[in-house]
Amino acid sequence: MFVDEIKLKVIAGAGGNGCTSFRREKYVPMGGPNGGNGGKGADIIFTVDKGLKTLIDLRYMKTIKGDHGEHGKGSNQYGKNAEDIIVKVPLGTTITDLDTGLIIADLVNDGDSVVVAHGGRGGKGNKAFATHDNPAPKFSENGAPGEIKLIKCELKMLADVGLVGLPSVGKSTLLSQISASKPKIAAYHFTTLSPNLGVVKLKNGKSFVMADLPGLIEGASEGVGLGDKFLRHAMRTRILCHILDMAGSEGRNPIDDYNIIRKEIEKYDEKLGKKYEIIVANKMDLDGFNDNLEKFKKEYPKKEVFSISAMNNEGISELLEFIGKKLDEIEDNHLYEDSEYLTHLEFVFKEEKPYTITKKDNIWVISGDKIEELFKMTKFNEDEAVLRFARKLKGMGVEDELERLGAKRGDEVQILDYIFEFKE
Ligand SMILES: Nc1nc2c(ncn2[C@@H]2O[C@H](COP(=O)(O)OP(=O)(O)OP(=O)(O)O)[C@@H](O)[C@H]2O)c(=O)[nH]1
Ligand SMILES: [Mg+2]
Repeated sequence: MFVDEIKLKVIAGAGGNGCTSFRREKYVPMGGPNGGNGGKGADIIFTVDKGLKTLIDLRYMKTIKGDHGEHGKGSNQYGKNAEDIIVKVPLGTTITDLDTGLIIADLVNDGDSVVVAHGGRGGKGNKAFATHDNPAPKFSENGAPGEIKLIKCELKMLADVGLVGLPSVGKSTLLSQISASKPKIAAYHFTTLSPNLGVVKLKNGKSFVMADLPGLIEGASEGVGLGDKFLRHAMRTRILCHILDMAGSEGRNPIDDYNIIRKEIEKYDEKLGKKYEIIVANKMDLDGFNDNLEKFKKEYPKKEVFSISAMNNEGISELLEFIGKKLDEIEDNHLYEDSEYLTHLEFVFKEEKPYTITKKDNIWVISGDKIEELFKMTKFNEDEAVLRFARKLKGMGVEDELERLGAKRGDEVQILDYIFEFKE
């Protein structure tokens, strides 16, 4: 089965907790701190596997979760890092962050890989907190939480040329004549149910990839027939080959057919509508072809039209030669703009405050990734850890900001599910 879109939740592993521990030695009542750091949590990494053709392996995975890092131990023993999780996806997979709608990565080269969710760092053990002023700290940190993301994976195949048209116009027949691909060919509509790729070798030694897409019909953009969803596989192409049954062998009018498909393409995506288009007038072996062709050329005098019989392998070499020439002229297009990537957002918000304060039911609620992470990494059963937390909040300007907003001594302040009193 062909699957080209899935949604997933990815949860990277949390870091292991740091350890609070002291050396025990004979005659030394309280030795120095020796609690080790926790290990890093598992990253969730997506990587290209050229052997994969669809996203089917991910279909039933609702969530992908990484292990947490090992906790640190006494005697300066560090926790081990968790093993990263590698998720294999086909070439041409776009990964989008569903919260922002921005692209995390577009994996278009063999070997491309991306960390979609970062594992949390290990918490520091008390040994790591020893300073001149506090040589024997009685606290350590919890591991940082792993990133959690809701993502969409979308396969948009890599092809140079896309074959589009109504059902039964001969798209699969053409691909089977010019490549080693053997798509199913039959006289009924919607013979092709998912895209086929074929490598076409040219006489000059160059080659290109052609995608044979399932047939479109009027209303495809509203889901009629197989719908227009397979057009996503034409998004990376540089040339559209629009195939017409120019003989009108099913009693249709090729000019109407052309307009129907153009409308669906333009509705699907503006960029797709602007791609260079070649008209392939097929079925020249049948009656009525020449009359229709003449009418079509009159209606569209500027269109590049090639007459072929895909079935009888006629006219095809001229078409291929022309495609080869055009591909040399038309530059590789980037499917996405820089501003569509998540990195763009990080850049825009870099200078933002690491927290926000809102008042809800008379409680001051402090939220924000940075402050919540600090909260989760604090061991509230250790007094020194709590003091350090308070100091850090102060350092981040939380106290000043609360005061500025009108918080009074004794007001309740909440971070995640923890409520405490505000003291200046
Ligand atoms: N006479 C004639 N018949 C052709 C020609 N090319 C294709 N056909 C026939 O048209 C029918 C449909 O061909 P396909 O290649 O399956 O058409 P398609 O466009 O891939 O159709 P879908 O996969 O349903 O969208 C088959 O019976 C082919 O034999 C041609 O050049 N001349
Ligand atoms: Mg077909």
